[in-house]
Amino acid sequence: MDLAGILPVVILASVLPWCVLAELEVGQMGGGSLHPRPRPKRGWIWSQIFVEEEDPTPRIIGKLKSNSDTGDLSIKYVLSGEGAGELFQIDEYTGEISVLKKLDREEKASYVLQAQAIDRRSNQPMEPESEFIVKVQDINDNAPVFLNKPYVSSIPEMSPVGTTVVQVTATDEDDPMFGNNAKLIYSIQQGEPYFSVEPKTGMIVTSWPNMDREAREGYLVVVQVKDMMGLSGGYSASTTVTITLTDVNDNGPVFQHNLYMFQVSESAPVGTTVGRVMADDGDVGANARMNYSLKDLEESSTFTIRTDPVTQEGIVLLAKPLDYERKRRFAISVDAVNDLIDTRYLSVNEFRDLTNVKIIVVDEDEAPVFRAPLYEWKVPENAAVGTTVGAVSARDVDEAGNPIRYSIAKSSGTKDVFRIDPNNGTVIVAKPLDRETSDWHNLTVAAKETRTSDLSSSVEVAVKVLDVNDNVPSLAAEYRPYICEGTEAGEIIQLISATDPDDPDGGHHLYFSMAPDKHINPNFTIRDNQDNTAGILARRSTFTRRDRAQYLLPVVVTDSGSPALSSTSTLTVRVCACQPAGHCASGGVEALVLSMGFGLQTLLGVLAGLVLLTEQSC
Ligand SMILES: *[C@@H]1O[C@H](CO)[C@@H](O)[C@H](O)[C@H]1NC(C)=O
Ligand SMILES: *[C@@H]1O[C@H](CO)[C@@H](O)[C@H](O)[C@H]1NC(C)=O
Ligand SMILES: *[C@@H]1O[C@H](CO)[C@@H](O)[C@H](O)[C@H]1NC(C)=O
Ligand SMILES: CC(=O)N[C@H]1CO[C@H](CO)[C@@H](O)[C@@H]1O
Repeated sequence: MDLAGILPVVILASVLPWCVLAELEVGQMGGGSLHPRPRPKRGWIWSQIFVEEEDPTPRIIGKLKSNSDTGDLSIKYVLSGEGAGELFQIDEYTGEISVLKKLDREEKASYVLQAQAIDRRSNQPMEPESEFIVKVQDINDNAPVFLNKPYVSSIPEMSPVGTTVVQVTATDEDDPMFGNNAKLIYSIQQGEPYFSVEPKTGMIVTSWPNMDREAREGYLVVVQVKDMMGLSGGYSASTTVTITLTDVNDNGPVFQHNLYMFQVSESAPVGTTVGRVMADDGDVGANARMNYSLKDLEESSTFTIRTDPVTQEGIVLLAKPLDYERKRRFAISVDAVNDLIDTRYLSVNEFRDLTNVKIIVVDEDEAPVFRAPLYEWKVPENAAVGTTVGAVSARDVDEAGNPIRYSIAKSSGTKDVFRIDPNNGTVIVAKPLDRETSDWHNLTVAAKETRTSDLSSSVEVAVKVLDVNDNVPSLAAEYRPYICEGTEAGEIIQLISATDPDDPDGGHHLYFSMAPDKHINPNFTIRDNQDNTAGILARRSTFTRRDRAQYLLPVVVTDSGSPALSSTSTLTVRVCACQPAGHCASGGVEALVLSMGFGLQTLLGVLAGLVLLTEQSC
């Protein structure tokens, strides 16, 4: 606006429009711009010319006059510069300047033009060329426009009054420096009383306390903006602001039912889902996450509960096997607690709820159950066929109470040694027993339901065959005793032991003795050691081969059974030189053990032959 550099130009205001413009200039823009100021200086009188935009044309907007112009039309006015000839023209005789077309300030706010006064006769400039400015004056021809629309925002529910939501902004193309054309005022058209807008800044804030997402989640706010300070006659625009309330944890769980009834089969495996409970929570996401637990301590070990991570339901699971015959119904209570607790909104207790669950156990047809997990019986080995050994018993535990049929499904060792009564489970001896062949008979007995079901189960039966004294004891080996020449009386010449296949309680007690005779044997004696062994001792010290080569010694072995059994074995004791010391070179080749069954004749014959064979070697 500094016009100091503009050369002096005389602008004589055209009669009316000029004056009007000048006055407008002064009245509206204050001292910031110039109005026509005729200069007392020789040359141009100049100024700015104000033209209201959008004014219908053509129209005279001002007049140039040179000081030298005497009115004789000798001066020709010429216009050049921005828009000269096209938008602006000058009357070459009068100096009147006209605007030819509507101007738009928002397109171009000012034009710089040059004027010249030329002497028509000499065709010389009367004055130096000068510049002047045509300023296009703003009218309110633009409506405000919202930027960045549409607006979407969210705030937490329960936000306090005055919480900032979002700022809306509009712009106006009109001249912000001129009048109120671009002075914008915001107001709420829709959305009260929940939201309000700050008139000057367009800041939207909450104006309603405790807005509850669970009651209403979304709001559509319409904001209007008006120019001209909101006065009538201005332009306006509006925009929508979509406001969503976000969730806070202001709701606790509430079970859908006070009582849940579930059924579960008694044969359901551990881990079976028994049922689902659900506590609603008005909130969403993490604020609705639930943690369920079983409250009833008495039964808590039969069931467990866990949370379905997707639905937030509580899944009641079976944790222990059930038995309809033992317990048919369970009453438990389930507790639901919000995972997250926010005491700004609710007390701790309001974040939990309780419900009751009744679980009915459903009966299943089950296999018969034996009264004992296994049976162990004893039977003497001499028990007669038909003797009762024992009885098994099983029952149908179901309500049906079906009768049971028994059978022997499997037996170790000899088959068909026992027979079972199919109706009462009594086991009897079916074949003679022999403990020495088979001391255990292990059976698998099956019990099968009849009538409405054919379920079966089985039990192990171990039958121990008890010993009776049915075996004769005998010497443990074929002893070949010898006595060295020179053996002292009282010396042991042979240690013997005996065996018995029987297995009496407390073990064997076998006794050794000389065969009963009228005369005491003067040559040998037996000393029983009381431990199932005995020693044979020499009774004299004068044994020589020359005197006699061998002696027969009957030995009686008796067991401790009742009645006792015994056997007699005859040992042949050779007389030996035992050179070198104590050793009988011929081993025991010629020695014999003879049982009582041998005839004496045979015995002597054999012995005679052996004596001959071994004579030299001894
Ligand atoms: C759920 O509750 C139980 C018992 O109250 C607790 O031990 C467990 O840590 C809780 N789990 C979560 C994820 O909060
Ligand atoms: C079992 O049944 C058999 C044959 O019917 C009978 O001889 C026996 O005495 C019964 N035993 C018992 C213990 O009832
Ligand atoms: C039978 O059962 C008894 C006792 O359980 C056991 O000691 C024995 O070894 C078993 N015998 C056989 C042949 O299975
Ligand atoms: C019973 C027995 O064998 N007695 C004998 C003991 O020794 C003498 C002498 O050698 C024999 O004559 C007996 O017959």
